[in-house]
Amino acid sequence: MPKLTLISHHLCPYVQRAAIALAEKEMPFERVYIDLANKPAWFLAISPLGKVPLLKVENEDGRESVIFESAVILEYLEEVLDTPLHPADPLERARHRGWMEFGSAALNGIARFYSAPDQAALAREARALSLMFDWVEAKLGNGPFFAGDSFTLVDAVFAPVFRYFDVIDRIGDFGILAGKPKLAAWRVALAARPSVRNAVTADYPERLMAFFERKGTALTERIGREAAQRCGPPRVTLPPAGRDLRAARLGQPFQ
Ligand SMILES: N[C@@H](CCC(=O)N[C@@H](CS)C(=O)NCC(=O)O)C(=O)O
Repeated sequence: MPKLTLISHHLCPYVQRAAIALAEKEMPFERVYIDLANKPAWFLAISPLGKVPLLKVENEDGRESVIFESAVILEYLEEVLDTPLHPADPLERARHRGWMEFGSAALNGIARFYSAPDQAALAREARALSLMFDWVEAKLGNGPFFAGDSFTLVDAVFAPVFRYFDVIDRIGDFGILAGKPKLAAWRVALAARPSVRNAVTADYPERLMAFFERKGTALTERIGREAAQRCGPPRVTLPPAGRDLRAARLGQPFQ
């Protein structure tokens, strides 16, 4: 068996899907965390796109390869490990790949949501996400997982999507997942899965909240507002509205 190392970032949802798949396949691996705001030279030298995850594969004969792009990592693990997380039927497999892609589109939608520069844009992005999740709700069966009893790669992709909402829900009610009972049950089932729980460190919620607080976006403003309503002045230092908000960092990487 090759030695596997997953080059990671504490908040990256694409890393999480690889970690979940490895755990589901009971494949031991090491994790190395990097700071995306200060990428080490060794990482830049092996990451063609400068992104995590990377999967470093060290063969017994000493040969070393690096795989980049989470979807490719997942497909590689499917091919080399005898513990399939894809359906056997080609048509079903194609359908699952489509929903995995949809999960990536949902992650982009979440990044647009937390990067929205003003409250109107935040509401617009929340609505767009809600409409996306309506599609998922319509495709879900009786659960507990996407394809019923067996955990698949679609579950590995959506678990980190839902994990964002554990923190977003603390900030306010944006109505994104509301009125979607099948999706709500799926979210609960995924959150209880050991592979999903162990895909992040225990301080993930605090790290994500701190990331939202630093961004200086409309969501940051909401954190301050909710905190003020609960217990006095905001602990978040907000930039003045307008010019500075528009100049706020948008999207990834996590800094
Ligand atoms: N399509 C890529 C996306 C990975 C990605 O966006 N990773 C982010 C962190 S979640 C990253 O490394 N960003 C660093 C950067 O863009 O500089 C995949 O599926 O692996």
